[in-house]
Amino acid sequence: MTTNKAVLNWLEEMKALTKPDKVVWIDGSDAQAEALREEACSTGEMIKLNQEKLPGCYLHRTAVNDVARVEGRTFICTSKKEDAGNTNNWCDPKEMYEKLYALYDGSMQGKTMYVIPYSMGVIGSPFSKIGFELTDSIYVVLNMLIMTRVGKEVVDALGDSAEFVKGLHAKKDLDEENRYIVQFPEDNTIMSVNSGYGGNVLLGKKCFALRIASFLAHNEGWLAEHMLILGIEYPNGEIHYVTAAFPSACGKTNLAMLIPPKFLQEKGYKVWCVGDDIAWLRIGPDGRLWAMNPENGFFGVAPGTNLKSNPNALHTTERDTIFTNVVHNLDDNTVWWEGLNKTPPTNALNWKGEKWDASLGEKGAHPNSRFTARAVNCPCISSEFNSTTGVPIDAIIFGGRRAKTAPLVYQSFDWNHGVFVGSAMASETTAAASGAVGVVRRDPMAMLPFCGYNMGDYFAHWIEMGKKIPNPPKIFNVNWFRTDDEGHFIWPGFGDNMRVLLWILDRCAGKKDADESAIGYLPKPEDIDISGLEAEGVDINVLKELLSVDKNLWKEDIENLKGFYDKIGERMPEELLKQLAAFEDRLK
Ligand code: GTP
Ligand code: SPV
Ligand code: MN
Repeated sequence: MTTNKAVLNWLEEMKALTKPDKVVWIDGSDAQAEALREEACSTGEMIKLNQEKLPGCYLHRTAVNDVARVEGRTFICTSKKEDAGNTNNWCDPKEMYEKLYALYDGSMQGKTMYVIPYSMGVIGSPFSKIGFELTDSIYVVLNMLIMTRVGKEVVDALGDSAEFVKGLHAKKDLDEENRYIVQFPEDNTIMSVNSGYGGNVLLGKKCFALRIASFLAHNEGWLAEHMLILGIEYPNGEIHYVTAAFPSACGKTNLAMLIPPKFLQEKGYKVWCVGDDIAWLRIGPDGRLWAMNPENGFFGVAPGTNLKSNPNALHTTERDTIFTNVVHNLDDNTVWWEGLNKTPPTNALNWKGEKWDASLGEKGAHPNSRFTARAVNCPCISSEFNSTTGVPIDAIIFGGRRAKTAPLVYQSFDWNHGVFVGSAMASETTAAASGAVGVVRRDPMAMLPFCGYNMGDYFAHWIEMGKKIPNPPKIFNVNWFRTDDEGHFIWPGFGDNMRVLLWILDRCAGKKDADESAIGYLPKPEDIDISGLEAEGVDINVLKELLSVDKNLWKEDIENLKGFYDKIGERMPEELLKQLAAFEDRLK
């Protein structure tokens, strides 16, 4: 498919290492994809679902020990340890290559190696970047065909250039003790072994578009972020775009596809999805910050997705979708997950493939079960989705899952304070990564597991970017997850988050005053439209409670933040230490 020497030489080397029986280039054609789907079904790797109800849809189950990203086994291998920093696992590249080469040796014997040429971003756009993933998994190929732009055109766009990211993935024997997800940012190289789960193996996603790309962005003067991108259309047809960074399983896909409350729909408000997980941001010729989504599909959390919470996501998954680790309804050969509806199937298999029904009292779908769906199938996909330059951004929104402390929404005083707010993010852990769930941890800019270099340098890069953007977006923080004493969410969330987005855009347009507080600008309660929310238990007093700032809780939070800043160490930018000191003063 190519005469590119750099590609061919590397491929030969990887073939000699893994020793596959056969090498197959993925050309992006429907015929090839269809043949691979049939092959995967014949071996049991995938199950073809009811083609009348779910055309083009399949079910896959991962191994039970392989259901989420493994942060403890994810490494950033730079030549100097300080360049990876104290928030990343690090290993000397030479040592890691040796260890990995031993694991990959002969790992594809008796198997086929698939060569996937893919583009992150529209093929051929100056802002896009090209990668190759070599894998022994058809599931990975079929997911990459949905999540990225794949095929011959990518190879043609690369031409003779050696500027591409090399990715090698082998499922090998799924041994947890020898599972490694390794980035070598200085070599544009990713190596993943002994896993078959999404974020560990779809190398275009977190490994490339965040870890490698953030490293490149630092060197090249742009940003690669764990952010959704959405457009809000006003009744007069104007569209304003925002990005939002929330940690894994904290609501990006849901916000990106939200449907406004009825009274706003009736006035003519609409929301358009540009991306649900990753944004690459560059300074445009107009001096604003522009965001593009490098992905081509959604790898979304299934549980909780339903006709009320996220109808757009649900409709997106009605065709051409791969479901992973959900319930298999044997009555009509469809799928189910917790929160889809109140009628779980009675004749069904759980995510492990065991006979299951709800009376057993355990979950049928894995909490991190996912759908892989094509962006073009999303009813609210933005007309700018395939734009080569992306969209101009009015606001950057940070947010996390905090039962207490963080109010519904507040605005930072300025860019640097906004960077401080992002750096001070904390959120309860979720099922998207292996380990305990519900523990509050620091997760700056939702990038803790995804920053491909020293976190101190990353913060400094954000500060530097602020100086370079003539017209920077305003920076906000939101929290949809405040709970009452019984642990129930106070704010209804989902579509009603639109009410908060409108306040944010009003602030950007200078249309609303705000109350200055220790943490930033808070909305005047009457400026958030809560009409119609009485039935959800939200009146003006509840809203005031949602916007309240408990200084004691923030003081505790600061103590924890200081520990985190200390961990980052000497590359912590002076500016953020100043911000921290100023914040402490304001809390006195
Ligand atoms: P990743 O794909 O892991 O990056 O996750 P994400 O950030 O896209 O999260 P997603 O939108 O898939 O939501 C994860 C979980 O949070 C789901 O169970 C949702 O139902 C729940 N969720 C999303 N938005 C809200 C909200 O506004 N309020 C509440 N209470 N829950 C929400
Ligand atoms: C996340 O965990 O943030 C995801 C899913 O978006 S994964 O692709 O597994 O990283
Ligand atoms: Mn994510």
